[in-house]
Amino acid sequence: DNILLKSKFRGCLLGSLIGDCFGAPFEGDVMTGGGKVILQKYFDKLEGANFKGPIKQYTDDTAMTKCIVKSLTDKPAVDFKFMARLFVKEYFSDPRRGYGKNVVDVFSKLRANKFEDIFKPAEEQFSGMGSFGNGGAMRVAPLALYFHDNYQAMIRAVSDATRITHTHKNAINGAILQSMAVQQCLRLDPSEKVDTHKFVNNLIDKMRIIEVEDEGLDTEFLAPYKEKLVDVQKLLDSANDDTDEIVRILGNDIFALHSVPTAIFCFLRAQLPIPRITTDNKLRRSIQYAISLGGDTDTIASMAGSMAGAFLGDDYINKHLLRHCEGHKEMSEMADNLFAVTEDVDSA
Ligand code: F2R
Ligand code: MG
Ligand code: MG
Ligand code: MG
Repeated sequence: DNILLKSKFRGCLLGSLIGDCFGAPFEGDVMTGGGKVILQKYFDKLEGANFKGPIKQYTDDTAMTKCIVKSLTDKPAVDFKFMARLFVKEYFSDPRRGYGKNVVDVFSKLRANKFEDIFKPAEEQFSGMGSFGNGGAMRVAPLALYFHDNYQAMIRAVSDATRITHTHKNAINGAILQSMAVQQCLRLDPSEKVDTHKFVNNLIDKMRIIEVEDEGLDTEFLAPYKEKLVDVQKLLDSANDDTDEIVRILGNDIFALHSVPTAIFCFLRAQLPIPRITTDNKLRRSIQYAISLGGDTDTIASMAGSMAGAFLGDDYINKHLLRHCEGHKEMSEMADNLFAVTEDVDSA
């Protein structure tokens, strides 16, 4: 119903914000056992009713996610040139958010070319190869919300929203996979257990179409996301909790291929208790677990948080934790605005 869906919109965007804000201080870390103890204390402290600490700043992940929300609420017909302008305006007004090293060249070129061809600067990245970073995937949650009942339109919009900065197939397909996972979470009942096997199998079936059938391939050999999802399934089945092994198999870096499947794994693994993570809250567990893997912690925790929030809704978010995040009130309002325009489009 509508009340639940509205709460899922908020949960998704706030889960994404929390993952980014709490993950950012650990970005690039290699997590040891001691690091995990510190992480547990960090979350316990932040959940305390009386704890006062400096606000946790969000990074490029949230800055760009907010641009996509604003693009959809201001121009619900979906205008990618407008979206590109918002990315560029945001970057130049607030450049110190930890953007990727190369994506900033795209922003400069877009501005210099006056947005004449919004996909060309990204195509020129890395000698024409395009970026395979996770900067597309990290920002697409609002598109999964907006197109919650139109799968094909979501795929097209996610692809175009990604191609403004990232044109490598792995960046685009990673963003598509992230949006599929969020969309599947919206359809889950928060009062029921997640069938993790079915969740992954649905993603495998969808990625086979994207990576193999749509590409006209007669082999499944070149389907890297499908392969990673098979690894996710195996890791979930094996109940292997060895961080080094998980990172070796799935990855935890800024490449889309080494972070989107990892985020999906974190969300699904967090449906059951995890050693050395003491909490009953599955949203916190998803985010804390993602950070505990180290590497690109803000982005992987943000993507996992958006899934957990889209599954559970905002009632499950610890309000003490949330108030430490920069811009949480604005993000909550933006989620409501996005929900309102989505309803208008649905009923039109
Ligand atoms: N930039 C970061 N984190 C860097 C670590 C900062 C840390 N605090 C520190 O101490 O060093 N975080 C943010 O960037 C990621 C998203 O990046 P995005 O938007 O995809 O950027 P970009 O520049 O396009 O790609 C990132 C890097 O990936 C490598 N790469 C991408 N495509 C490549 C290709 N075709 N060939 C070779 N290398 C490629 C490059 O090193 C890029 O610079 C998120 O984590 C966000 O939080
Ligand atoms: Mg970041
Ligand atoms: Mg970036
Ligand atoms: Mg990051």
